[in-house]
Amino acid sequence: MSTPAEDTPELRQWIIRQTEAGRSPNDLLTELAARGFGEAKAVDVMTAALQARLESVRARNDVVAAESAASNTVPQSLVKDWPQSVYAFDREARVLFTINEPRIVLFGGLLANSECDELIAQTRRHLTDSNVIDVQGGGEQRHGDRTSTGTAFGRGATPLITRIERRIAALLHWPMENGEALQILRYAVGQQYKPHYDYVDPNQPGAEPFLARGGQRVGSLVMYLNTPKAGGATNFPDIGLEIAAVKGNAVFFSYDRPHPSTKTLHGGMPVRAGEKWVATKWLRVSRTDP
Ligand code: PD2
Ligand code: ZN
Repeated sequence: MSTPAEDTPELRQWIIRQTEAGRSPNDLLTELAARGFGEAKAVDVMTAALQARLESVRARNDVVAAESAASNTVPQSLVKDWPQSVYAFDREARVLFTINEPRIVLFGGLLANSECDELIAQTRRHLTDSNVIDVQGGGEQRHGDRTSTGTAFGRGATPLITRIERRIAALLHWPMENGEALQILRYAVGQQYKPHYDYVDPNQPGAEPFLARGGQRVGSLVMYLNTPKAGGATNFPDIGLEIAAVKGNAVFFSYDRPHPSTKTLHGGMPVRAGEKWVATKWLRVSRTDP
């Protein structure tokens, strides 16, 4: 090129088209150099073009997630025709298995190893005994069925949590605002969460204050932050399913009514060796407290 190298909208479009067509960054940098760009300028132009493209893809994904959320009655993974993977906001997760009744999907690699490690590191110093919802009196209480320790992070508590929450919203086509605080749990050897339903029985006297803040729970995502040495599977006794806890994987299940007929009875089986860490996101019908 004889004219001076210039960063123009047309050039950025060209960089995006070439990248989407599969050309490598090195190849494009070589071509930009041939067009008269110095090395640093070429890297700047490429970075700016690709960053802008990424932002617009993310914004579009958010719109698609919000639009489909508006037409769903429960969160759902739009896993149709058995794809090997799904794209959620900023990450591709593998689809390891799906079950229709109850609706269960196991995702592989939903969280990166570094994200799991960071969540554990952020939590380790803040562990307190886990509670269950007190269906008699409202509020929460200790219960022998749930012997883990843990903590909760409100929505948007850290940049990492915001990123994971946006990923979950895109994955399950459900608004971020309908998600409860992220619960991080640690189970030591022998600790467990005996089989239970995640929804609240609306006929119990203490259900009302819970339901007043966002309505019923309609879906759960349990993300495994480490791989226990032994034990700690998530089980669904009604259907004889046991899912091994594997770092980065996540099990999703939904329930369209607060009733055992959903077959979503599930538990965290006792850890036999090592420890087990999970992050749980419960999803409500409506917007709930951050
Ligand atoms: O830790 C688990 O595997 C587990 C099992 C059942 C977590 C939950 N339920 C939960 O947090 O609701
Ligand atoms: Zn549960």
